[in-house]
Amino acid sequence: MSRPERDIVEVLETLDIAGWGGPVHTNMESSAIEALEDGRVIHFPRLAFALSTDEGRFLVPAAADAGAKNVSFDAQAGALKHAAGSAQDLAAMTAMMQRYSEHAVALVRMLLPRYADALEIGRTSFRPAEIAGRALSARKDDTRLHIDAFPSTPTGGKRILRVFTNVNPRGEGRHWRLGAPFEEVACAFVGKIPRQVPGSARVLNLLGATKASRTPYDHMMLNIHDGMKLDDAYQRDAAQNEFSFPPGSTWIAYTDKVSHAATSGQHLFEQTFYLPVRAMADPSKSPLRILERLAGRALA
Ligand SMILES: O=C(O)CCC(=O)C(=O)O
Ligand SMILES: [Fe+2]
Repeated sequence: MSRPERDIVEVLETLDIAGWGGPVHTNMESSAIEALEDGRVIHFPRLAFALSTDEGRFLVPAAADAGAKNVSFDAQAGALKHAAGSAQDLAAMTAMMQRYSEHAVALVRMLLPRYADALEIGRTSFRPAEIAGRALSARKDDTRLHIDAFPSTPTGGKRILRVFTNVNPRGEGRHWRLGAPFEEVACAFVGKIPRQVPGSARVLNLLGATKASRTPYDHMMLNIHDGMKLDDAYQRDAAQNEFSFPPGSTWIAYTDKVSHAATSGQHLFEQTFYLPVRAMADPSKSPLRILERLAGRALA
């Protein structure tokens, strides 16, 4: 039996913006917000991140520590992590990531001004390793369909908004699968979630395993994330679609709501943002409110 296909327009929208700072048309914001909050990905086919000739040398897996695979940058602190190279290399990589972060911030502020005041800037990542064929535990394997939930970074309900740009120099796309709407995913997995052990959130936080206390919401999201990834039948049979994001293009999504899997590709930049639910145009579309409706109780 072939698995059901979703129509790509149900999960992906295209916006033709050519520059990180705009211009945008007046009606772009409301349609972008609606698409994102509904759980669609917005693709900007012409929005590229240009690297200088010198920066081109970082497009090798060895630019990141062997164990880490991704270089991570904290724009607030100016701190670069998991990068490999000389002091001069690290300074050049810092500047490159700073520039990507600034571009992503400009894009989000320009396209989504109603979020601007509440938006928190998270980590920037540079991913110079090929993602196909990596040996990872199922839980860490992003080639399996999942929604984003981070074990050490509980959000307490805040949305995870991410900007991605493919910078592959050899014409290779970033191949993603896009899955079922969040409501369907939640219904399929919520019944299987074990109860959060009383006191466990406090202990994890005291031990420094989490950056904030894991709320009942975070517990549910992590279990949905793991439940999806560990379920081979779900991975095989769930309604899904494939899309290859070409090099020289950018896309943005609420990855805590969009079921996604990245199956192949190399050389990507990514910027994470967090947005409080109250800053959404329609908070009822957040995973927090959806899960609260299903659970019949407050979760954060
Ligand atoms: O590296 C990618 O293309 C996306 C991986 C992923 O699942 C994520 O960043 O949330
Ligand atoms: Fe993800």
